[in-house]
Amino acid sequence: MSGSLSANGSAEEVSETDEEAVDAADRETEHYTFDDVSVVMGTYNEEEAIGTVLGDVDEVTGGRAEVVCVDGSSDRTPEIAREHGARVIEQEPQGYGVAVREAILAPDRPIVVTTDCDDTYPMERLPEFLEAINDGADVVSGDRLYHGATAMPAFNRLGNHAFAALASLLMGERVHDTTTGMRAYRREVVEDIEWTENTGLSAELLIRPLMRGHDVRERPIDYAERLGETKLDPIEGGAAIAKSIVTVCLEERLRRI
Ligand SMILES: Nc1nc2c(ncn2[C@@H]2O[C@H](COP(=O)(O)OP(=O)(O)O)[C@@H](O)[C@H]2O)c(=O)[nH]1
Ligand SMILES: [Mg+2]
Repeated sequence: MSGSLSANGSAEEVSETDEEAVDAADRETEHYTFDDVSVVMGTYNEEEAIGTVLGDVDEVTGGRAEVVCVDGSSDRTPEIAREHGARVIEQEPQGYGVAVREAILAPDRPIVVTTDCDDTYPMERLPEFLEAINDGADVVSGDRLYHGATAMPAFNRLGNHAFAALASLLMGERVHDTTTGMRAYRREVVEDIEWTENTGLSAELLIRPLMRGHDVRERPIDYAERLGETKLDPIEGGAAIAKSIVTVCLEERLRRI
């Protein structure tokens, strides 16, 4: 516990304020590299994209980031993942959030980065995401809508604007993209919170940390055309996400009372 670093030498005697000061000092001196990063993803029949995605991660991180795939595929996705040195956790396909929750909790490195395995997210931005964490952020979230997200189907784009507006209204804080797949998290954040949503997990992963006072920063990112077929039904998925946003925002408000 960092409180034990206090000059008075006894963890028991350290006040809350001292502990906070020591935590802040620790943060100023820590500097994570890609050796501290796990890049994680759910993979479900992504054989068209996975080689490109894992190749990009390898290139950008100099092969230093660990890669974890939670896989429910019936195609060659897991073989390709293993060929690229990824750790593959096999799981029956049960939806996006079930896979991604497993993926964020599996590794033990201090920084976890999520992405989709569809070549839509710019892996070349990983250094910047890590830099923001080193600057003190707890969560760094890629905002696809800032640059227009023209590669996204129009219905999904409209839905994503609506989700961001709904979440902003319910939280009382402006967010721009609640369902992005590309984020970096400090491990404590993903471990300290209980995650309950499936299709809406991405929104939950933004909303709960933000409403608990964590330092959450959005960064505009480009969003590319998908390789392979989407795994989410826009109407059914959209309804589930809207429900998750309302549920999670209300739960977080009730927690504060
Ligand atoms: N293991 C696993 N991965 C999934 C499942 N559903 C979606 N995924 C993965 O989660 C990521 C997001 O899904 P995607 O189809 O890209 O959703 P979209 O971005 O909304 O079109 C992709 O990498 C999928 O392969 C699932 O049931 N199991
Ligand atoms: Mg995707």
